[in-house]
Amino acid sequence: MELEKELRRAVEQKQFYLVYQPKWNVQTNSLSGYEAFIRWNHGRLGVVHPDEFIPVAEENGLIMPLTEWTLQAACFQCKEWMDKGLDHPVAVNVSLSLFRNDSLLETIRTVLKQTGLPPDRLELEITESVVLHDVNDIMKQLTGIRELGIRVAMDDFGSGYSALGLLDRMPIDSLKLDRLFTSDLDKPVKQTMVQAIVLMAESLNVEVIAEGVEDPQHMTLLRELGCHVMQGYYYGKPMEAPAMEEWLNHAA
Ligand code: G
Ligand code: G
Ligand code: MN
Ligand code: NA
Repeated sequence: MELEKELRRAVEQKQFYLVYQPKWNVQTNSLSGYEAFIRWNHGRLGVVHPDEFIPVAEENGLIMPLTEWTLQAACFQCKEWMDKGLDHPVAVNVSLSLFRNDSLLETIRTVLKQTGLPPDRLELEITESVVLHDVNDIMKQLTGIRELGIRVAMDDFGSGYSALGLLDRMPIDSLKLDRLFTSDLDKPVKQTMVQAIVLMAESLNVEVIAEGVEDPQHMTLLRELGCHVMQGYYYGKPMEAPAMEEWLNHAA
């Protein structure tokens, strides 16, 4: 209850900032983009992570204003870096609950207009858990978003609820292999599963991004298994904007 009240005030006072993590394409050996994660600078409690407050925001009608802030901040930053010659797409995490109506699409349109960011520099990451009864509404929203030229990624693929049976109908550009696969790759069966997912993705023309890549062994194995894009501590931890800008300057 307390957290809800404080979160409401934090939204009004914009007590948030973003950190960024690179995604590296090992096939072209170039940056494929970066993901933005929200942080809450609480003051008394210090920095609060989204795992702790996103669920609270979802339950209390705060997820839309919070997402609006995130989109605005991420697009603004991406455009600023673009103007400095550091031109790479930004990925923003968006809760699936926001895909049930048209307002997200309207928000995105407004944010792109306000920031001047081209739609193809924005990517949305959504978690795969799809409640079966709203599949059609969600697909309609996703289709509208992709028609604007925005890319869509299915996040945490292979964790929790599996939308495997819907994968061929999901209007997505990429899927992000859950960290559980990467951390367990010494098990042969996990390697076989990754191979199968890559094969499936190829036939759907969907890119596979491996998450949680922490060392060169992970990277080499995942590359051999057919993953082209890697994200994880091995390439870079989520960083605040100045550190990310420095990273981008060195990667360019
Ligand atoms: O690095 P990290 O602890 O930030 O991320 C934890 C979880 O919070 C991840 O599942 C991530 O997708 C989610 N997350 C991070 N930023 C946002 C955000 O801006 N919106 C939403 N809905 N989820 C986010
Ligand atoms: O949005 P998503 O659920 O994919 O969020 C990814 C989460 O994983 C974030 O909390 C991020 O900080 C974290 N993360 C990113 N790279 C690594 C990594 O290499 N190892 C571990 N353990 N966590 C990571
Ligand atoms: Mn994500
Ligand atoms: Na993920």
